[in-house]
Amino acid sequence: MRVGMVCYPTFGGSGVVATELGKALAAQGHEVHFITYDQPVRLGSFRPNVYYHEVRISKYPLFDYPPYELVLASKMVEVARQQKLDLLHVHYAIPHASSAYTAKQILKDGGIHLPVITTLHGTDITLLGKDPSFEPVISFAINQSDAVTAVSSSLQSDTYKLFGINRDIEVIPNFICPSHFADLGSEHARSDFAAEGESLVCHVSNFRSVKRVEDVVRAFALLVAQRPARLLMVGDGPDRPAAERLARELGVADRVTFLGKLKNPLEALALADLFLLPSESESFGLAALEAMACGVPVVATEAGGLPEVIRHGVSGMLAPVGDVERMADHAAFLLAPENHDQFRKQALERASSFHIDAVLPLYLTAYERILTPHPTT
Ligand code: GMT
Repeated sequence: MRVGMVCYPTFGGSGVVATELGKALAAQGHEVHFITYDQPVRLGSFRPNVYYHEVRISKYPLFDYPPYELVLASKMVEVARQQKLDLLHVHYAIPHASSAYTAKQILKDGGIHLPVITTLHGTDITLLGKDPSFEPVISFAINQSDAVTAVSSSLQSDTYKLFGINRDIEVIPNFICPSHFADLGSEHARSDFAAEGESLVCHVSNFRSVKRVEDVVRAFALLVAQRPARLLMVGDGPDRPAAERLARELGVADRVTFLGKLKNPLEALALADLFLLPSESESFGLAALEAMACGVPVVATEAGGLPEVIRHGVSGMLAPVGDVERMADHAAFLLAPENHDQFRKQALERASSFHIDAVLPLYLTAYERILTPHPTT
């Protein structure tokens, strides 16, 4: 199969899912053509069957806002024609699914049928969906796709609730590739961050307001009142300064290290004892799954798809959004020496049910379904 894979190339979960999916398809012998404005961060080096086509926007003085969607659609058309793509898999409704619709119509005009599968990842639905100015485009792009997947049942039902959807949406969860967790030797040792007898807590995100990073700091400050601990904050974004300020105000700044963006956040996760994810909304929570795959139990909120990933009392514990006292109590319970090993094992076990080998066939079946011959007029 020749697949065009369209995603955001950045550190976000949707880009990671698209990139790892593309790599797994390529490893099975499929040809995968990434179409993005930059090299996807997890693409790694030179590998068979993987190609990268850059979407380049020239700066034209007439445009205050360069028309990225149109340049992307043109690139999709060019790659589809030249590489004889069988299908396009676009990650995010806006602008990828809407550009794919434009590309599909242009190709149809030339007698080429290019099926499009759209994967919804979350903020395109849960945040943009609340902005009425996007609603018609998102609904249209979803309805016009040949297949649509969502990363959790929660996101599937939000999509039906927020948009005028008249088609099936299949749930295909995020996944992990266990080989990535096998040998996570980093140049840091755990002792660089936490002394003997101290627990190491970790948070990884893009520090957007939806992540409630100040709640990480608040819950951590309450936890250190109960047991000795240190906190690693991995990532960067708009709310980082507020979180740093809060750590100083709460008197825990000397226990918190802000590491910024890491090329491979798994290296930091692998050193941790507990992962904190107090998000306001989270369609799946790939970072939580990756923590569990490192054997790190999770304290998270009950928001969105998180309860589908973290089994309360098994691979971690859940609390209502904003309830930092409960989060701190959960953290203290999971970190207690008599509980921690058991939760580590259970986190690993739970993560293994999201193995790529179980999830890849779901995408392949969806691809095969849209590849059945289709008239071009
Ligand atoms: O979490 C983010 O803010 C990044 C965002 C993205 O668009 O890349 O992640 C979303 O997609 C991931 C992959 O499907 C999910 O695991 C994340 O839960 C989802 N983020 C939100 O819903 C906030």
